[in-house]
Amino acid sequence: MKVRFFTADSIQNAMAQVKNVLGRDAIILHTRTFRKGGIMGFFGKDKVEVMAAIDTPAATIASKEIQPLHVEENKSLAAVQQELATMRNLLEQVLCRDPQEVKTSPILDLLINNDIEMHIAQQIIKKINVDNAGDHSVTSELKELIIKQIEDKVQGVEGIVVPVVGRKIVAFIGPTGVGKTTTIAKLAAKFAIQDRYNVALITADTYRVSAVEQLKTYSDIMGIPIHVVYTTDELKRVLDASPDKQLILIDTAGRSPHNSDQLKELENFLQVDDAIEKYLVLSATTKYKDALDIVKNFSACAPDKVIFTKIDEARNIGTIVNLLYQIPIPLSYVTNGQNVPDDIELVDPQKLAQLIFRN
Ligand SMILES: Nc1nc2c(ncn2[C@@H]2O[C@H](COP(=O)(O)OP(=O)(O)OP(=O)(O)O)[C@@H](O)[C@H]2O)c(=O)[nH]1
Ligand SMILES: [Mg+2]
Repeated sequence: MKVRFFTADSIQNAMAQVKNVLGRDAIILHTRTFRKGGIMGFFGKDKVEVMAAIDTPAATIASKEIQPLHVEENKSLAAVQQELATMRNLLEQVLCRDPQEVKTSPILDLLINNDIEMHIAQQIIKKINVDNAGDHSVTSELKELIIKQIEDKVQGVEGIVVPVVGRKIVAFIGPTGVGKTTTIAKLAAKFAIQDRYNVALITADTYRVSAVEQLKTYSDIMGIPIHVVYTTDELKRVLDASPDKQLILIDTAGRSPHNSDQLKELENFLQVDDAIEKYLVLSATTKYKDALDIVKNFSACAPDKVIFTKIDEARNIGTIVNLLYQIPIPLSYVTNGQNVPDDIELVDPQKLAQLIFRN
């Protein structure tokens, strides 16, 4: 049996390809739709993938396991369907039984120990053209090759760029406690004190009294004005009343990625002005699957860039690497400590990738 995958924009086009390549007798084993390209699921295109097969004389796959399907006249439709499902399962098992998948090696172990997902670790190893089934020791050359792979995944790094004319408005969104307010304080110090821009702060985190006080303390020390806004209208009013500011940083309350009402409210709030650039703040200490949920659910607010905090606390950068391989997220800053203003820097792709081997 010859099995092939076909990808097209529509099921009709995929079927036409199946017919062209495998002929009219091809069997469709599986179809799925997925989104290709774009960022965080946005701007991508829907694609259809069809897995089809055709019997060939040289068929060897699982010839012992898959019994030929005899459709007896008195067999019920359910029985035939059951038999077909069994056959498909077997076939899928055999196809997925990549001989490399079960073998291990020091390089693979190292990546897995750094919380890189198995399929991503295999992808990295495959790309550097090393047979991971071999007994390769992890030489410095190999490490360099892996670092280069990860480095290449970090693309389009850009921090806040204050325009020469006009102003930049940036809102920081993300789950609770990841370091949004602290990061704003660090950036406010950099832009207001170091680079001498005319900066203002807005906090929409009126959920807790202490949240306002936290940012107010920093603004007092730095001599930067701060506005507290409770509603979308108030936000609009403050923005309208601040035409002279070159940079406006907006703090928002931490939101649970699983609370769709909160996310909707945040989305509406930020829609008040199209010019608001949105930075999603994520902690490097967050488990990969949780981080993936956060990215997916916060994508409703259409974030432009991502900041990773707490690099200093994280055991490794597995979550970051996994995310970079899963979704092409544009990175901006990383923070590596609680100190305001020092513990923040623009992402340096090579430096970040090198952290893969820090433990
Ligand atoms: N180790 C470490 N701690 C950090 C970093 N950034 C922030 N923190 C700490 O994380 C804690 C939470 O920081 P906040 O800035 O209040 O976090 P937040 O996202 O604004 O929290 P909410 O407003 O409650 O959602 C504080 O104790 C910060 O000092 C970092 O890069 N490394
Ligand atoms: Mg906060």
